[in-house]
Parts: sequence; C-alpha cells; structure tokens
Amino acid sequence: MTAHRTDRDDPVDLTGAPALTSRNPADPADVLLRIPMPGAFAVADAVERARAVHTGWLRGGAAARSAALGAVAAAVEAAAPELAALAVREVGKPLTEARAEVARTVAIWRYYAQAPFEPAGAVHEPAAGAGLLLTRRRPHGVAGLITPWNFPLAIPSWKAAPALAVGNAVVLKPAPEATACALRLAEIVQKELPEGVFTVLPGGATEGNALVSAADAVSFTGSTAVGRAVAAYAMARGVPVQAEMGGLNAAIVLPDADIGQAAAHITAAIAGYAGQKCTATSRVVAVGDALDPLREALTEALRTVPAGDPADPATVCGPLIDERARDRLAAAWEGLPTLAGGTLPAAGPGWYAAPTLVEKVAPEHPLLHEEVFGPIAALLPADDLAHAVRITNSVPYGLVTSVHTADLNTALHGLDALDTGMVRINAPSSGVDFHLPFGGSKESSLGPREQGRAALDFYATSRTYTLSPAETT
Ligand code: UN1
Repeated sequence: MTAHRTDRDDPVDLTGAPALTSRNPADPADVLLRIPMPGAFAVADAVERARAVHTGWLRGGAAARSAALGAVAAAVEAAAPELAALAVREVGKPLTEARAEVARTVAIWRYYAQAPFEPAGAVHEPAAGAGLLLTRRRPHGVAGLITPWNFPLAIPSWKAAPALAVGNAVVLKPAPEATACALRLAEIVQKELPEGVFTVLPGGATEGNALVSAADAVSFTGSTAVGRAVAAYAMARGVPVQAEMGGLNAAIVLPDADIGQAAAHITAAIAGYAGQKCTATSRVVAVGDALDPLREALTEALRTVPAGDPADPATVCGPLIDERARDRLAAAWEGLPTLAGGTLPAAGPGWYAAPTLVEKVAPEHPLLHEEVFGPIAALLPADDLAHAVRITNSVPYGLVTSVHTADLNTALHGLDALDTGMVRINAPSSGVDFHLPFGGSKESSLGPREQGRAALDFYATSRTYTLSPAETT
C-alpha cells in the first residue's frame, strides 16, 4: 500500500487538541465520528492493563478460549447486517463485498476457535539416555496490532483471533478512516472476553508508535514505508514483528485461457472495491495471441462494470477512500492511452472515479513501479510465458499473481520463476483463503506469514522442555 495508507490525522479539534475524524467516502459531509486522539500515554496504559490480564486468560484454559472465540463468531454473525452497513458507510465498501467481508470475519473467529485444542507442541526422544523432550507453544504476552481501513473487520479479526487463541491479550490501533468499524467490533468482541483482554485504541501515528514501543509482538498491515519503519523499531526492541504492505500484482493471460472468464476475473480484481486492496490487479500481461481478444473483452467488461453507490448491492466499484486517493488516481492515468475509464464524474458528492484500463505504457512509467491503490491497470503484451514472468517480477513488490490458462502443465510447472508469495490460477488476484498463509516477497511483506496455522506460530514462541528421570535409590 502506498503512502496514502499511512495514518491521516486531522490536526486539531475545536478545543485545539489533536482530533480524529472519520467520514463517508460516498458523501464526505456525512461524519461518522469525531473524537480526540487518545495520545501515547493511553496506549501505554492499555498495554499495561492487557499485560496484567493476559496470564489469567492463558490459565483459563483451552476450552474457555475456544468458547469465547466461538461466541465472538456467533455475535459477529448476529450483527452481520449492521456491520456490513457500517463498512459501506465508513469505508465505502460496496454492500455485496461488505457482506462477504463480514461472513469471512465470522469464519475467521470460528476457525481460530478450534485452535486452542490443537497440539501445542511435540514429544521427542532424547538423543541419549532416558527422559523426554517436549516443545510447547507459549504466548508472547500483549500483541500490538496496527490495521488498515480497507478490510475494517476481517484484518483486525485475522490478527486478533489467532493471537487470542494461543493466549495473548490484544491491543489494536485501527486506521483512522475505519475507527467506527473497529470500535463497533470491539464492543462485540469485548462482551465475550474477560475485561482488558481485547482493547481497541483509536489514533494516528503517535498512538501507533506508542503501541510498537510497548507491545510484546507487533503485526502491521499498511504502507511499505510505515511497515518498514514499524518492523525496524520492533526489531530494535527485540520483539517479533510481521508487516503486510503493498502490491503491484499482475494477471498473466495465456492464449489457451477462456478469455471471457479471464476478463471477468481480472475486472473484479481491478475494479472491485475500487482497487483498494493490496491484492488488486494493476498489470495485465497478455501472452502472444491473447492480446487482441483480451483487450476487447476487458475493455468491454471494465466499461460496463457496475460502479457507483456502495449501498447498492449490484455495485462492484464504489468511491475512493478520500480526495487525495482520487487525485492520485487521476494523476496516474494522465497522458496515457485509455481503453476504458480515465474520467471523473462531472458533479456530486463522493470520491468516485471510473475503472480504468490503459495501454502502451513505457516500462519506466510510475504506473509500472508504484502502487496507486485505485481501480486502474495497464495492459502489457508479452512474447511468451517466460517473458510474462519477467514482466511480472520486474517490480519492487511480490504479493500475488493470477494466471489464466487451461494448461495444467503451465499451472504446475511453468511458474517456478515467479517471485510472488501467492499464485492464483483462473481466479482473481484479490480474495484470500483465511486458513492458509498470506504474504509475499520483496516490498510486500516482512517477517512470518499471517493467517492459518502460520499465525498461531507467529503469536507464540516455542519452549523446549528437557525432562530427565529423577535419581532413585
Ligand atoms: C483480499 O484480497 O481479500 O490489505 C484480502 C489488503 C490485504 C488483504 C487482501 N492485506 O488489501
């Protein structure tokens, strides 16, 4: 994610104190909340309170943790329509996608509710003599989570649920733009957990820094610049850290692909939620004869993709998060040959822009090197698969690649040289399976993977026990 995904602090409130404002991107006059920034001391306090209760949460046992996480899943499910509507209003996520995010959030809590009963280590024979060797997963203490606005319920949940499952307490600092969603999620979660085990502390850079300087483990999703600074700071303190950052993902289309299906998947990955996902597609690489039919199908699909009011269940592409994001998008298409989009609505509130496809983009153009975080992609020709892989790898990011082909050999054996952490065959680049590891290479990710069992390992350390038999007489 680019620098715009960093914290956005409104300078001051009416009393002159630092303030945080969250607005509806479809109607910026609609203010969801305006609250004072809590400040660094409030974060330090929350971490101290969390540290004080974490041992009780751990000693409460596996069944209690499992039941609590399961109860959160049920409570999120019961609040699903309200949570989806809140995500639509606060971060402009189209309703159908917001509903899917809530469903994913329920599944995440349900999945991690099983984790407390999973084996927490292994038994080994000693190398010599009698006795027993054991490994056992132990929580770090307080997990500090810093989350972005674009998945305001799912990302906080996929970080918090595994952290809690293995016995940590959690302090979460959400992006300012998603504060209302995070506070509502906190109300729901807190009802099912012992007091102090899960705290949401709104804020900006000051609060984020304070959390990184106090937590026992840090998980971050946001811009590459901030993620690297967070990782360096956490490393300097000697606490475990993971950072999920940007993407500049390619879709590779082979001539044997079902071009209509490929165009539909790629359109979803370019225009879905106005491209505001680190997994969105921003480069479409057409191999050989795929170029002409794909250009036609993709142009048509992007011109007709349902765009507009995020509250309409048919909408795929809603507004950009704020004015800066929309301006950045408009600057990105400036001067490029446009096949679809490249326009802003003439009037009306909301940070809307048309889903855009451009071509004939020079290799050194910023669009091919920097993440825009908007509904725009470049169509690029490639001579063959090897060339397409070289183009795919030619960016500073390495998150996900989608590959569209009917050939199993290409899918299984032709993609070894790809340097992205995830490869999705005949599927959009966006969308993840919450029970598998998520992450990439280069500037996309730092540290251990998120999600699935990988997350359980990240939120714990491993203790090795050596049990020797007592001397008997
Ligand atoms: C998805 O593609 O459904 O912040 C999830 C992001 C990613 C999550 C993408 N970490 O956009």
